[in-house]
Amino acid sequence: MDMQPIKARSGNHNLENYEQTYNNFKWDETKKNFSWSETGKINIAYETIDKHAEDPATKDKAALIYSSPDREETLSFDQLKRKSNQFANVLKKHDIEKGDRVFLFMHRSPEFYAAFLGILKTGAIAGPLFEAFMEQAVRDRLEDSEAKMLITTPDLLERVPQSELPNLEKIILVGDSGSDEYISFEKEMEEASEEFDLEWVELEDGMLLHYTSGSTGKPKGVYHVHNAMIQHYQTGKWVLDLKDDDVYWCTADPGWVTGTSYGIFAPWLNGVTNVVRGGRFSPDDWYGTIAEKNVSVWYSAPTAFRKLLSAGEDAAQKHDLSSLRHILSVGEPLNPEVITWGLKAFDLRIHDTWWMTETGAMLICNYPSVDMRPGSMGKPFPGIEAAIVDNEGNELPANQMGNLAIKEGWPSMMRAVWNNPGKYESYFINGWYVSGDSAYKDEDGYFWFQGRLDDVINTSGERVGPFEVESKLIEHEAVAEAGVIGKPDPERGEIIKAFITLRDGYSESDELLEDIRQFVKNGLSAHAAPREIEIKDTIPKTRSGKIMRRLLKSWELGLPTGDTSTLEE
Ligand code: 6R9
Repeated sequence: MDMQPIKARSGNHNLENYEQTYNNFKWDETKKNFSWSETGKINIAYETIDKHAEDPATKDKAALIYSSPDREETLSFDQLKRKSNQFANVLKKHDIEKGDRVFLFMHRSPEFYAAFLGILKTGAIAGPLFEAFMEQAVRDRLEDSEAKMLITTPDLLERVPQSELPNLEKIILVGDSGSDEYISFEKEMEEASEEFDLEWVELEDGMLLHYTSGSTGKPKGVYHVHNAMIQHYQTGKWVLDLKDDDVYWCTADPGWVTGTSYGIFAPWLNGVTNVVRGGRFSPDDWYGTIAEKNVSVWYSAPTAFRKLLSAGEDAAQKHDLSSLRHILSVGEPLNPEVITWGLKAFDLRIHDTWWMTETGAMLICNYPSVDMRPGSMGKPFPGIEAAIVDNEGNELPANQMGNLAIKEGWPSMMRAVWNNPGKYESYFINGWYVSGDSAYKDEDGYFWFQGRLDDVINTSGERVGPFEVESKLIEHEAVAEAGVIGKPDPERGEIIKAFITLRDGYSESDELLEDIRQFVKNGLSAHAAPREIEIKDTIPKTRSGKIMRRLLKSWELGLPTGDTSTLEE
């Protein structure tokens, strides 16, 4: 679908002149907004919450508006400061020290945000996990990070294999009276002081671990440091276009990097009111949230927009959506037809943004003041040098497809892959961070996403590593071998399709296939469970034994199979 560019609306945008700013901007200018540029002492939680709590003008401003089908709660910056202080005191009482890994495995709630910020205040490293994770996914992450403490809820506790996690010293339960075995969040909070001497850290000290999937191996721990705040703040200002009186809503769960960088840091570093909606997605619920909370800036994902689109215009017309002034998207390619729908449904452009868990913050974006080419991810953020490079790291000319790469050295870049320096090094070629995405750049500097270069699957905006799913599949008693691919799907972007061979004594039946599906769902998570499973006589492998997912995909899509010279006899 080819569409005409969509003109920028004139208005009062935080970033008025993209080109001029891009040509002159230095990250050092952003640093001046933070007190640590003079004292040298920093903590991202201080800049996020305490700073606004100490300012009489913003002390009582709503920081968090939490709403879910069964709970409504608003916390001011001052209240959130006190609650996170209390939780930091609880952690200190239980021997948490700077650098320790403290994980959160719970649904979104005010307690989650207080606990998350409390962890950062002690200088410990926070590890948020999706509530949808099942036992193995939880174990892999707590094991790899050697987490010392976990904060969870009674209903999720059964998915935490405590006996297999020797480093996990303590568990704090939210919503439970506690016992000898577990610490009660509520009891400890009641006793804890609202004053806390914050741990001042270095810019390069760690604050966050997000696990994400690659094409091989277990999920890797992407390690971020306090310095990332520089970019969270500035992209919040220029891309989210946040202003003092905005009500901002990021729909992402904090188990995903979007839910921390843009569900916690960017809005609060900018002192803006942040809406968190708990519970499940439904069009009525989402439109209702915008209308009831007067959301003005909304950051979501193509998979959600596509669901709203298919719910039809009636669903939208029931609600007053006139508070909206700016909409953004991330996670997958934003289809031009979704942009067309957005223009009709909201009379607003939906602005695509591109970045990754590893990059920590937005890198290539559409800006309110810049003309948009539907289908393009936009242009690099000021301070970011993006290019298309070949496999040796040489820049390619305009309109040529290649590796989407970023010149090393931006503030929010991951600083390590936990326990895996080799993996970290493997991202870089010739001074470029190579993303694993393929793209091209047109002659006017707009970037166009083409696809993943590895086998990573993007289903409803979530990265799923085929290896993880394959490993789980072959744990099933009936499965001998498995190969997993992403299959294009109009609503979800891709769905997971598994090809399997059966062990002797098993034969194909609908019950068996459903049982295998449930097995992955219960072992890993719902989003990792294959929607389609096909039984084969053999799974194609290279002579070195690697599953040829590329070949499976070609078969599935009816495409030419290309070079099969390495195929096993
Ligand atoms: C923030 C986030 C990263 C991968 C990335 C790419 C895909 C993200 C996109 C996009 C097309 C966009 N992706 N944004 N593809 N257009 N605007 O999504 O992080 O979960 O690590 O995923 O997602 O393939 O490499 P993460």
